[in-house]
Amino acid sequence: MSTRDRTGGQTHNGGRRFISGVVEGFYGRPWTMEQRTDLFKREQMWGLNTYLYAPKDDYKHRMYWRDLYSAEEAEQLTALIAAAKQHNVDFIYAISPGLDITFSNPREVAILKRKLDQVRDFGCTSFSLLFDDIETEMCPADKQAFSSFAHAQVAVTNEVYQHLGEPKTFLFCPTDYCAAFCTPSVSQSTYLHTVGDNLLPGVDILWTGPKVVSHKISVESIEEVSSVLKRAPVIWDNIHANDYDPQRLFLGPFKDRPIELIPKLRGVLTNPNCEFYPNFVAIHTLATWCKATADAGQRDVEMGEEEEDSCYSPEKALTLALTDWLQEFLSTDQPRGPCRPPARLKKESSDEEPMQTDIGESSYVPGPDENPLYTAEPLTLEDLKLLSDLFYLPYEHGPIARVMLEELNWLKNNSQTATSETDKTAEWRSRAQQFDEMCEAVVQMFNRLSNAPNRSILYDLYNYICDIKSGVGLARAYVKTLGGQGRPSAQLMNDDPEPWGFRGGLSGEFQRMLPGHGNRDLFKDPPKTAVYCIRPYCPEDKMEVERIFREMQRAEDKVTQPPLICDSLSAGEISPSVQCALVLEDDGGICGYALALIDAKQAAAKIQRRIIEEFPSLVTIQVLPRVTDPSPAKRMISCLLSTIRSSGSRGVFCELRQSDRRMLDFYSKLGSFKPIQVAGLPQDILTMGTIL
Ligand code: GDL
Repeated sequence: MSTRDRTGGQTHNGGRRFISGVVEGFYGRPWTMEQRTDLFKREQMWGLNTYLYAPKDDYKHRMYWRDLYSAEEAEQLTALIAAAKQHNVDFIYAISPGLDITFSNPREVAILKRKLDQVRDFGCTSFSLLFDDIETEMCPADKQAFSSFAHAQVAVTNEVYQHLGEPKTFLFCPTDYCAAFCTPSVSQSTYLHTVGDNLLPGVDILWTGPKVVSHKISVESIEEVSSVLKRAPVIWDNIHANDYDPQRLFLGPFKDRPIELIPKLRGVLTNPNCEFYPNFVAIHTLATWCKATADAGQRDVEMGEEEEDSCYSPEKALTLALTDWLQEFLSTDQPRGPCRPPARLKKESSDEEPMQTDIGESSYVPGPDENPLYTAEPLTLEDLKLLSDLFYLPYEHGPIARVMLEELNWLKNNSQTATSETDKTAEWRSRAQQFDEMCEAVVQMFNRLSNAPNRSILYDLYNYICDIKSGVGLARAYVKTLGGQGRPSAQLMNDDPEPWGFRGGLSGEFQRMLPGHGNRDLFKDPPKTAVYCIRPYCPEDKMEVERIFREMQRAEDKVTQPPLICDSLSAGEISPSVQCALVLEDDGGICGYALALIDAKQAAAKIQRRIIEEFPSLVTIQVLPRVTDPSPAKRMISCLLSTIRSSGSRGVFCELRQSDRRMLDFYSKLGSFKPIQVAGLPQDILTMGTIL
């Protein structure tokens, strides 16, 4: 069981204190010395004890790791290390030589030692060697000298560690630093076993969890990796890292890491957003987590009041963080602030003090018929909650963002009731009104944020809040259009939109062209664990398949519409071709099917339809709505396509109803199916095809 020291740091592992804090380990512009010093102050205030210096794009940390620091740099680093010490923060200097080091060359190892000696002379006592994100193929010289890449890294690390006099804190980042990178698995990874068996026991090992950016980190997963590494890992947590996506920022709480992990870990360092100031929440909530204890029921009765609620609640931790953050927003960081008060300027005399009182000589007071000065209310805690919900976590939107998405989805799917005078119309209008108010709250939050006295925080947030404001604005205009209010928005319907009408640049364009795009929309596909089984169809399945077909027909109101060629296949009136029928099962039984005809001519003729020569084969697929994961359906289609291909057919088509958005979306997202022109089709029917 863990015990606690008075600084709020957990101690265990034979009395060694629990490492807690921040790793500056992202790609992109490193933080400034001033920001880092600011960080140390916060860490001390919040009870965190460590800072790992590892900025990927700092020349002398990685790309030019051999180069010594210049006199000027030395002075800055010395001051930084002293500042960390002053705030009781352990400064760990990390170096990443893995891009080009020749492990077997003693001169290389000597250069590495010389560099670390230099940093030791700056007053640094804790070190780290990082081998993440590098080529795993060894150069011929190293292949000759070492039996594996792991052996090469371990040999150099042990040597450097001993050279530095076995520092109390020395961290090693493996190349396979998460379960997803281990082949074939964590417990069977030769690489990790070599590291675990051979790295000296005083060296601690960094680990990011199941993935690079881990959604959850379970106690079991840590027990598993610890037994291979022969020590408790230090988590390098990328939960708030945003260096991989320029549109995302993470302002949600530290979450999905049970506090039962604390006694099983050597420590946790968070590698947060590239932008320094928005990391207030990430670091504050991590600090709250580190202070939590799992054994709340067995707490010492003499513990103080503040210890009472020592279980961790991400929601409460977030509120605590946002409450403190609000104060920072409201305090100016500009020695000479704006000439007029940023918040609530009273035109008439009032008892109320303006937020900022240094109104300069140039302050302008408009005359009675002139424009009033632009004013905005001060930022509120509610604004920050909304901001955090809109930029929450990598695998989850915040509660308000989820409601907004749900509402937009509902308004869109029920738009036919928006203007017709039915009972549902009133509901549609009322929900549209509420949606509009939620959008307005985003705009107001934006206005108040952009008026906040602390400009440094604002500038770090600016791109993101502009982006969300504009996204919300488009959704808002769309709902108005659905409700018949105002003209169809030019931004939405225009085929020559402004650049902000199509987002994501070239990278977004590439992504949208890939078959898997959209699979990971957090709203549409909340990650779920469900086990599906795809198996060949057998005659006993006929009734179940027909039942699903009829159920979906009824649900989509298609019973009375002109038939599709595939209907007779789904209804069991004609049999699928050999090896061209699959069913999908989950816990509740059969929940989907995929059927095909290698030659669909006869089936088409049954309903007086002709087929196109290049596309002789037909597929049809149906899954019940409870299957929210698109992958089993994709898998069934790809199995059928490969059977059809091997039969010699050149092309496959499917028929869909224009109104069947779900299926249209499904086939469109597959990427390979494209609409094809077929003469004489009933109006509502669309054919899509793919060449094999
Ligand atoms: C990584 C990198 C890290 C980066 C993060 C998120 C580790 C050990 N290394 O793989 O520098 O910021 O992903 O993109 O996490």
